[in-house]
Amino acid sequence: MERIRQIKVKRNSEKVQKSLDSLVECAKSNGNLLDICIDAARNRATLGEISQSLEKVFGRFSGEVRSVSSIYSANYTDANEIHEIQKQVEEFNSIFGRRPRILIVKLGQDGHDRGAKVIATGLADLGFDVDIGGLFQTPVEAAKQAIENDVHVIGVSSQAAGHNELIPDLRNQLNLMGGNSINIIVGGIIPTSDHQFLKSSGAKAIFGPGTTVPEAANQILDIIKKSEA
Ligand code: B12
Repeated sequence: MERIRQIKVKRNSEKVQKSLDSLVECAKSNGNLLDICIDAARNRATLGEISQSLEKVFGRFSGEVRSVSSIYSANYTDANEIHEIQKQVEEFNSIFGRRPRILIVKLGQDGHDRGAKVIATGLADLGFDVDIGGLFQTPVEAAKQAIENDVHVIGVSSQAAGHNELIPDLRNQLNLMGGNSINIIVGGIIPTSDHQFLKSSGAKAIFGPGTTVPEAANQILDIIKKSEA
């Protein structure tokens, strides 16, 4: 049997700090960071410490999901279907005093953002108020944004198989932050064998590949109306 040796690494904190400081200086002066990063790693600085030092100068990248407007409604072949839902959205607005509002999010390490963009763009064209979260959000960040923006629904677009961890966590975070009334729906690549679990973890509806925007809009409106009643 192969034996695993535990290597105990001794760090000299002074040396670590010195190499992190020179990393910051190099970043400020636009120098060659590679050498200094290797040096820092040889002094046993962690990857987290190295990236935090660089963050001091460069900031942290935050991915954005951008959408366009009017493309969807202008090209959808069944104009009646579109107008019918736009009418329902207007009715909703006059009854509840505001439009149905949804936050579309991408959670975890999932960078597939096309489904999210299609749905966000389409729902906005139908009259929904649509907010879009940044890429790679944590459930805590998404829950916070949903509460701050006072949305009726969070729509999680999930294509990278993180849903069974992320959806229960999101429900939990929303409840902890007082967002119990915010509905969660999920779209994307979700195996049918996970549907039951997701529904019992707080997902009100699941939309797979091929979902049309009017179909999703109708169901989302129903979900909001039920929870507002
Ligand atoms: C394009 C693509 C990519 C592109 C993504 C580009 C981008 N910016 O989005 C690139 C090349 C970067 C990529 C990378 C990877 N991919 Co990829 N990718 C795809 C692919 C081929 C198409 C996805 C797509 O754009 N579909 C078009 C959109 C419009 O459809 P959709 O997302 O399904 O959305 C619709 C519905 O699901 C629904 N919907 C979606 N979200 C929401 C949200 C709400 C609120 C609602 C109501 C509805 C809804 O409505 C939409 C419209 O109908 C799929 C395979 C597939 N056929 O789906 C694999 C796929 C998703 N990828 C996969 C994998 C494994 C990866 C990688 C991990 C590969 C790797 N080893 O590196 C990486 C992960 C990168 C990352 N960080 O996430 C797997 C995921 C497997 C799984 N979930 O178990 C898939 C399923 C391929 C496969 N069969 O194995 N990928």
